[in-house]
Order: sequence, then C-alpha cells, then structure tokens
Amino acid sequence: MPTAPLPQFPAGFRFGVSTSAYQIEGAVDEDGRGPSIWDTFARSPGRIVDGSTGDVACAHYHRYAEDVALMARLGVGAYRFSIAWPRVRPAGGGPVNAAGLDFYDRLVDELLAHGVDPVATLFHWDLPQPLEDAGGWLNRDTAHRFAEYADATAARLGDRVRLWITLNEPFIHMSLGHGMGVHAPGRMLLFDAFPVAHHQLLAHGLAVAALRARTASPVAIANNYSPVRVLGDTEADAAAGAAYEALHNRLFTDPLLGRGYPDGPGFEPGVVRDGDLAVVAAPIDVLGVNYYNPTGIRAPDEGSPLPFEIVPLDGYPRTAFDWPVAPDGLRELLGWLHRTYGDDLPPIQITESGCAYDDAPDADGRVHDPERIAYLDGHLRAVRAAIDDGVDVTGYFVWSLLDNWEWAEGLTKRFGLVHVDYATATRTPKSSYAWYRDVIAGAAQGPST
Ligand code: PNW
Repeated sequence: MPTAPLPQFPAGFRFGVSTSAYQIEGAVDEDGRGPSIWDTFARSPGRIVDGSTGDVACAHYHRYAEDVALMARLGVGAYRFSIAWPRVRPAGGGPVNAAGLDFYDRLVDELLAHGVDPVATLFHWDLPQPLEDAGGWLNRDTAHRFAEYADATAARLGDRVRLWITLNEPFIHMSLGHGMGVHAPGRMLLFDAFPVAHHQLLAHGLAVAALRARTASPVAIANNYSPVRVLGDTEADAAAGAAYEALHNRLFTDPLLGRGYPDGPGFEPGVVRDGDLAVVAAPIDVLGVNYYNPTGIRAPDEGSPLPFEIVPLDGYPRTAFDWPVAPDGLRELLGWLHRTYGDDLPPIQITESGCAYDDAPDADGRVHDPERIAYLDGHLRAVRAAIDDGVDVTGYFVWSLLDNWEWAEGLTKRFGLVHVDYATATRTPKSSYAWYRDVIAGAAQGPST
C-alpha cells in the first residue's frame, strides 16, 4: 500500500472518471434506441466469454442520478461519458430521435447541477447496425453520417458539454473489431482493415468542423497508446519495433497532427482522396490519451503474416486481465509524444487509466482493492513526473467509475472505483473510491507548482 502523499498537481488540473454508453447504460430497447453492432455481436453465440450482453449492464440509463451523486461525493471535476449514436440517430443517418437526446440532456444538467463538467465522447464503438449493414467503417459514407450525428448532438448539448471527444480509440476499434474479429463487428481483415482507419479519421475531421459550428467548447480525440519495448537487439527486432510503433502509436496521430500517414506495412490505405488529409488535420484543442500498458515486441518468426511479434513483458505485477502494471510506461509514453510531435502536440488529458481486479465484497459488505490504489497512485505519480519533464498534461480520468460490461470479457472484468452487483444493480464504493476522493481533495487544496 502506498503511504507517501502524492505530489501536488498544477492548479486547475482536472481529475475525472470515465465510462461508455454500451458498457453501463442498459435500456437498449428504450425510448427509440436502435440496434448497434455491439447488440448484434454480444447476441452472437461464442463471442462474449460469459455469454452476457449490454442489455442491462449497470442500468445507468435509469440510475444516472445515483451515479452522478456518487461522482459528486467523489469530488471529481469532470465526467467522461459517451453518447450512443443509435439513441440519437437510430438508423445511423436519417431522422433524429429526440427522446434519445433527452436522456443526455438530463444527464448533462444533473452533472452541472453537481459541479461536474460533462465531457462527451461521440463514438465509443457502438455503430448503428444499419450503417454496418451498408459496409460500416469500410464505407466512406459512414464518415459523413458521423458528422451529421455530431451536428445534431451538438445542436442540443453544445452549450453545456465542456469538452467534446469525437472518437474513442480508433486503433482498438480497427484492430480488434476489424483486423482480428474479437470485438464488434467481428471482421477479420488483418491489414485490409486500413480503410477503417482512414474513414474514422475522416469522420473525426468532419465532426470537428461540425462541432466548431455549434459550440465554443474545446474538441479532442481519445487515442489508445502503448509504449513499445523492443526485446532483442537485432536489426530485425528494431524494425519490428518500428513497425508496431507506426501501427499502434502513429497511424492515427501523425495524420491528426498534420504529418500524413506514417510509412509502414500497408499503411497507405488507397482510399485517401485529395483534400482528406487537410480535413483529418483540423486543429484539436486537447489530445486524449488512453493508457493501460506497454507492449513487448520482437522480430516475427519466418512466414509470420505480421511484421512483428508481441511478447509478454516480464518483471511486472499483473492485473486480472493479465496486463502488466507499468506506470513507468505512462511517463515514457508522454515523453515520447512530447519528443515526437513537439510544438504540434496539443495539451494532453489522460482520458483513461485503470485496471481490472477480482473485487468482491467481504463479510461486512466492504470492497477492498489495494491493488487498484497502488495502480492509480503509481500512474498519477508518472503523470506528475511527466509534467516535471515538460509535458503539458492537464487532466486524468480513471477508467472507470463503475464496474461495467467489458466488451468481449462480458461482466468478468471489474475496472470500477465502485463495485456493481449486477443482479441487483447495487453500487458499493470500493476503498479506491475513498482513496481517490482524498487525493482530489488534497490536490485541490495544495499550492500550484
Ligand atoms: C479501452 N487492448 O479498451 C476502452 O476504451 C474501454 O471501453 C475499455 O473498457 C477499457 O479500455 C478497458 O479495456 C481497450 O487489448 C480494449 O489493448 C482492449 C485493449 C485496450 C483498450
């Protein structure tokens, strides 16, 4: 257990928590919501380890006021949630479903009434199924439908959302959803998935323009990053490391920050039209960084379909996901972004950081999660060290407020500061919730440095 107090953070540093719509809301058939690719995927036999779906999840759609009260007691300055596209435009394009927007209207007002800044992500992987039926992110039209959805959403909420995030982790949606088929929509295209990268980036750029026309609030994207640790010292190992770096860390960031696509295996998608790169590079105000762990890479065996091999990293504690706990990787990553992009890099907010453990109530009904406290303590220290290194980091959001429906892992991975008993939807703050509350209170009282 960490005992030393955390170092102070600069005045105005934003402490928050994150969630996403399909992972917490439930109520998938209510108030005119249409089906998404995750409804379809979760209902397909064999896709989700425990056979669960997001039909109920945390029942947040009906319990949002209780969840906002939990945030108010926690003292967070901001809440990052996602808006379900299939609630707002059930067919993807076409008519706007006012009842779907009403839910987020109520949520945003409840947050503001409790002094919590609403931070809204427009796309956290729940593509309307009718768009998937028309080719999904392989179809360029999806980018235009996204901009229309962004416009309709900002028309309603643009006066009150304090930070807009266009896409969540387009890399993970491309690689796990379209490359390897372990996430919805379950396509297995390997490197033929690159159009999914470009059309998501185009959607982002078009949405930035749509948002600018409706709101004065800052605009961001949330990317997943993983610092690359090359194991082995041959030239082939180094080349494998560079290939993975380009794929995971640069494919979505180079074009966003005006550098075009990086060189790499299959990276020029062939679907890039004249003018697209300028749309993609529309200036953003904040770069959202989702960080979980570093990746070990070495040269692939001969005949491998991939230009790298991913290898486990030894010497770190592991979470219930078997992910290494490596806070040093977060400082390293932030330094890499700072060095690689220099003056082109906007201020960073850590839009996700967290861990899964097998948390359960004890005989007294309390949930103790000292591993999560150690995890968050280490990662907050890493952020503070990166700020000392000269990186402009202005916020940190814990993934997640609640235990929730963890995609292909169903209900088996608990990431929350708050335990959820799924049978009853009962919320029980874990010991990490009290710890984070004290961190936020202490940081707010401290002098700025
Ligand atoms: C992110 N990986 O997903 C998502 O943004 C969240 O919705 C999710 O709950 C959270 O991280 C925890 O998993 C990821 O395999 C999924 O490297 C998979 C990976 C990374 C992030």
